[in-house]
Amino acid sequence: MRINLDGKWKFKEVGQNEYYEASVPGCVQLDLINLGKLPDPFYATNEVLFYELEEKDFEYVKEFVVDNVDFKVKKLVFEGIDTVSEIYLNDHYLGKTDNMFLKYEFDVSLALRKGKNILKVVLLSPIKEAERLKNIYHSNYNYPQRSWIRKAQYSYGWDWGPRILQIGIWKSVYLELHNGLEITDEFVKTEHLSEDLAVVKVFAKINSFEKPRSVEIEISDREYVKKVIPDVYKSKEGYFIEERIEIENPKLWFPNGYGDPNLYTFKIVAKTSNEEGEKVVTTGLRTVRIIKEKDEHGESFIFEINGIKVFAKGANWIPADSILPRLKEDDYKALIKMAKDANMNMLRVWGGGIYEYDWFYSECDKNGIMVWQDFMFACAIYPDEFDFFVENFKKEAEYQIKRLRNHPCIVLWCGNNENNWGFRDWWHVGDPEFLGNRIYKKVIPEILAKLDPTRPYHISSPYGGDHPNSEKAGDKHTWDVWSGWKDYIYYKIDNARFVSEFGFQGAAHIDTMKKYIPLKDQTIFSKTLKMHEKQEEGLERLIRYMAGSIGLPKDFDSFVYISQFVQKEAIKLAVEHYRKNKFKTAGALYWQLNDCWPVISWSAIDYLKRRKALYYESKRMFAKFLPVVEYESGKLIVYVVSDELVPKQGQLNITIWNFDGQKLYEKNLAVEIPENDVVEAFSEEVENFLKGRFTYIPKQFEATVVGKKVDESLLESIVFVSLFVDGVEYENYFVFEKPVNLELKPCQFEYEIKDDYIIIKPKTPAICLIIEADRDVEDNFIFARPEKEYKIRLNGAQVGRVCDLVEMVIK
Ligand code: BMA
Repeated sequence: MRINLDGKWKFKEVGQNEYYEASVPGCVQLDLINLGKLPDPFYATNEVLFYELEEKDFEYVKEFVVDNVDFKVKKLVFEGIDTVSEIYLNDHYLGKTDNMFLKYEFDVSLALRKGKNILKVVLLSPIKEAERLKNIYHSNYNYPQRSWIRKAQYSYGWDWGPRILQIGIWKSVYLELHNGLEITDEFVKTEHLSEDLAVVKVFAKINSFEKPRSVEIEISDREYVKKVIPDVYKSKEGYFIEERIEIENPKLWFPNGYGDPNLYTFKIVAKTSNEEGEKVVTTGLRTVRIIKEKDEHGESFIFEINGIKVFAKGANWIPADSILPRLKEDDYKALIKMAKDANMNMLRVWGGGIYEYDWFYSECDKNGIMVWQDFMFACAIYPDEFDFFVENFKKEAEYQIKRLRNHPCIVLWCGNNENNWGFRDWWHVGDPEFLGNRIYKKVIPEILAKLDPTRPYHISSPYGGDHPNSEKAGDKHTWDVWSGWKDYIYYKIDNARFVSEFGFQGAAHIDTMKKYIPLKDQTIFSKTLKMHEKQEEGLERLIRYMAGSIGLPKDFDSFVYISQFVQKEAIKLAVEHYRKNKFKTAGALYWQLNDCWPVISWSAIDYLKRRKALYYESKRMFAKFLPVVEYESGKLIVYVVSDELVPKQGQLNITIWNFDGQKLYEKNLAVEIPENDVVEAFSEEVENFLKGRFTYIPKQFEATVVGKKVDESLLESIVFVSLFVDGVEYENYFVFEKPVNLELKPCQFEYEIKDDYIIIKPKTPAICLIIEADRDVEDNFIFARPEKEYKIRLNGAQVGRVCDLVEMVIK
């Protein structure tokens, strides 16, 4: 029997007398907001009002009644406490918690009473706890405060996140009362997989005082049912099953774009003379390995799923709120669906956040989104020279691996975010024995060998080769663009084998910006705006890159739009480069998919799930087929990238226009598209087909094309390509220089609204038309070619205006 203790609790600050109403799951911050004692921390500069909670302690109390306590097993379970707490039931001290990523179970046989019970959780300041630990465990190293506490690291403030040190009972609390039958440690492990046969092993522990009378496993998917009676055996630790099961003609789990992500359910039911227990595992059958083979560039890093080489397309995932208990299943449903709709097949759960809620992994399972799962360490040295820290982490790893290992979506475990890179380049400690390395290099591999040998483990992100951030092997974080101030054209010389991070900032959706920044502060350098841009020199970089791309904005609205345009242009250029280099580069995960509050950041989707220009672009640049236009030493070249597993016939239409809308060139050709590869579909000396039509503009700057000097002549025109495969059009556009160096003219167009569509008819070309509407329309920030009508679904939105980005730039 389970007695749920969620819902209404009461709380007070330790040292104060008055109690207030609280909600569990929840946290102090959320309760104070709900009571009206603190305002919305995301509005204006309210964040600072939350800092004063950091050194305070709080007491949470729940009174509840239990009618029957006549059970052999009586457990109090906390699915998650953030983070440091002491727990009392009816004044019996049950224990202390110090890890947000652990589930805590307390035996309450002695403390639980029939009738009224009082449960008290005293939440202690994580800041004071870190100080306490620092004073007990003397070290030669100066660990940052956050390293001492097993708590989501981003909550201490990040370069896209506010500092909100959430404390609270952030997940469910319940009592488990029964007479001793419980199935745990369930694991469905694929041992062999081929087209006609899957062999899986089903493991589980049956916690029981007596030998179970019967155990049954029922395997099913939509069309398949099979029942198996496994043997039960006894060891020192109790009863177990370990059953080999064959599934004929299995339906495999495939990543998005490669087939259905089919799932099977394994229902394990055990019975004793008077108890019945059940556990349901939903999982998928697939194989995964990383192909690491020496080649002329170093060593490959290619995900192979079910024997297929998969180019990973996607983004990095951060917690979707700075106040976690606000997140609900629908938030995950919406965000993962958005990732899928943007043609992504992989998300990386970054190590500075949390091991996500179950909803996240279930949605990724269902949508074919592969997950790169970091362990929760990021950008710091950690005190693993001390056993207490390692022992705490071991419990966390064992719990999380067991919790997550049945999810087919997870294709990789990874030790941490950027710490091994940091050892080398930031803290200059070489390749140390401790500082985290004991965990990444010894502890995790040992635990994985025992609990989950089914997927690869990667020591850190980035890692591989002679240098942790090498472009010869392993994965790479490419940050010389943006963080290193380099022009985004430099993405083109990145030879990473797998780019697990690269990113570029843009403002949140215009409505989100205006909702959280008061009208008077809607200026580019207001204090409030700076508060919503967390990176050091973040605003400076935004301005620098606008200047280097299209030019400076006329006003606040233009600032928002132009920043998003530049963001998507930069990431587009990078992704086109990486995909064109398939499988020398075998994956591109941009930084970052989502936000945890309203902010100017690297995200494609903002906190309110509004789409930024990069989101719309993602759909296009991650599509199964991608035509890429390049201008290389006087030649115009069109490449076609294909993620399709069979060869295809395509039709390519190439047109070139001047900015007055005059068509300068048109070519139609057939393309043989090879499977899972890239082909050069078109290549021609520009001078051959555009003779006499060049407009020369003076060169005002040094070479920007990396490594080569730019052609003296720049073409004042725009190239559009349309690739048709199986009746679907895949579009792209190209200009020969950065827009800021071109004589762009505002697009002349008309539009009409019919039913739930807007139809835009351009007379002259556009690099970016923006549809301003009260909710997100199906496509936006579009480039537009004359002669074509752009029919875009409005999703019920009311259109305000349609405008050309070119008009937002100061001349
Ligand atoms: C990477 C990440 C994050 C950070 C991001 C943007 O290095 O791992 O720590 O937020 O860059 O700077």
